[in-house]
Amino acid sequence: MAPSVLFFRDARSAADLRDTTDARATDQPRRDEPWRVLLHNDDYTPAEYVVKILREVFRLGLFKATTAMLRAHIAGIAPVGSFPKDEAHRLIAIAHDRARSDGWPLRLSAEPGESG
Ligand code: TYC
Repeated sequence: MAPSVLFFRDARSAADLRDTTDARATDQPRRDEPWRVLLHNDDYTPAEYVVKILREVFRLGLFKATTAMLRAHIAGIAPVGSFPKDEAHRLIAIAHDRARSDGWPLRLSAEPGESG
């Protein structure tokens, strides 16, 4: 009995060692970790336009889009939602392209983390 217990303990130690030497388990964020998209206020973009972008690009419902727009308008910044990193940046680029071509300075950014 004793040797198999020792073997089991050794196997667990090996797995633990592998975890701590895996770069993703230490300082590298995982590819599928959520990124929080943030909406920034400005003095020029019309409120209705912000809501339209949040609905059409980020697929927010009317209530969530309006709440995020008002929160950014009042507090300066508001979370829009969490997405995989690449998707967050893809959606922000679409929103920025649309806003620039319509002549508005609307700005969004992303950072690692869950929203809400
Ligand atoms: N502050 C803008 C205005 O008064 C509206 C606005 C809200 C703009 C939120 C950007 O992220 C924003 N027209």
